[in-house]
Amino acid sequence: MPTNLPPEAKKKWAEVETTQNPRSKLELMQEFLSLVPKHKGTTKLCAQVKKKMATIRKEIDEKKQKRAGKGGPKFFIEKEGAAQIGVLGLTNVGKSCLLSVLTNARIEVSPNPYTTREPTPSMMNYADVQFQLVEAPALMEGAADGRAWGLQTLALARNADGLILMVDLSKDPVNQLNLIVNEFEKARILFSKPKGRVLIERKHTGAGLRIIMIGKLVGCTLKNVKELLRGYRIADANVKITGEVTLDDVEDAIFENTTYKPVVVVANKIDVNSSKPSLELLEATIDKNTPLVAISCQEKLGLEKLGETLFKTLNLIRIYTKEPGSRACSKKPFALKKGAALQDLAKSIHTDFERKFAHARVWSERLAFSPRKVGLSFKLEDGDIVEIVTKRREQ
Ligand SMILES: Nc1nc2c(ncn2[C@@H]2O[C@H](COP(=O)(O)OP(=O)(O)OP(=O)(O)O)[C@@H](O)[C@H]2O)c(=O)[nH]1
Ligand SMILES: [Mg+2]
Repeated sequence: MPTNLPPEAKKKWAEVETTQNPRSKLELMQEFLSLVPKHKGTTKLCAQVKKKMATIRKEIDEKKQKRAGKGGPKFFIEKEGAAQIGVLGLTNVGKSCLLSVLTNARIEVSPNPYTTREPTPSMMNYADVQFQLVEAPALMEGAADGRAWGLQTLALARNADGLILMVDLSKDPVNQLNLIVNEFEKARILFSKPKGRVLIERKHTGAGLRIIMIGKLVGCTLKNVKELLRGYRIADANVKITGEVTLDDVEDAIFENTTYKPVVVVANKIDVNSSKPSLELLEATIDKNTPLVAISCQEKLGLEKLGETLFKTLNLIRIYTKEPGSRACSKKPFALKKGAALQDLAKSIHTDFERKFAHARVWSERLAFSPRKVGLSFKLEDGDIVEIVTKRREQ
């Protein structure tokens, strides 16, 4: 539904965007809200802005607490390994138990509620790669509205590369999952890809507005999109449109920061008596594209499926590298996204590698002959062995 904002509201939002100081930003957001006409089309927008305001307030509070020496738990966890996976769920579903059986985390498993109070990272091995599992403090209803450490937990989820949503089969798992999904939706973290996406990347280079159209516009023209962006004083940005996108979607993208995360639902405690009907109900309810792994952490059942499912869901490939002249290849592969080219591998080895690149040789069973001499645009696949020859070596 269109918001039909008056020009003064759009102008105010442009001011919000260019203001860095959190307190001034809050004030401007408040002024913006007072300029927004209240009708059905603006309900969602107002809620999004209020959410942003709540997050800014929390950040201000946290900084204040830190200055006073009362800092809370550290929610930003440095990434390690092939991917960072947030392990989220309600209390007592078995998140700590999962970490304790899959990693060497020293973590308290307890029937008491809200045992884990701060994000706890630990590495899990799977087929030559390592996933960094991060148990987040339990989610609860109202997390997205700032209850307990809810906003920080959701920010952790936003920063992760993928998520494990864990439910307890001894309680109503469908209800648990609905609660979690609801909180995530409120925080604009979604799990299934929509028909289209709009990505607005603001620049400050004076290069103007660049619209990159990979998809198509529905019910509007490119001129409409440009007018809308201009109305919000967005004149210096790259706007990437993929899939099917409406003018509402573009406006949505101006206000919020929707992100899509690969997710695996983990149903724990299949060892308990009542788990079978609960699991069947969950299977019947869940979107068929969402992977579901049923396990028992306590009895160590079904755990072997988890690594494989994460690997597939995250769309990863493993690339093994080899020094020129050496016969053995690395035991620790680089984990890249499916569809990656040699260029991406070179970049992840070293920023300089791409510049110095002369050619590469690839060994793989899928090739008619190995090794094959290839260039930077060569598309890699899982299990490829690559030897990169740099210009300096050739001289
Ligand atoms: N029957 C059964 N109990 C389990 C299983 N996994 C964990 N539990 C029990 O569930 C309770 C909670 O486990 P935790 O791993 O501490 O749960 P949590 O999700 O980390 O909880 P919080 O840290 O409070 O968010 C403990 O009493 C565990 O022993 C399982 O597979 N089967
Ligand atoms: Mg725990």
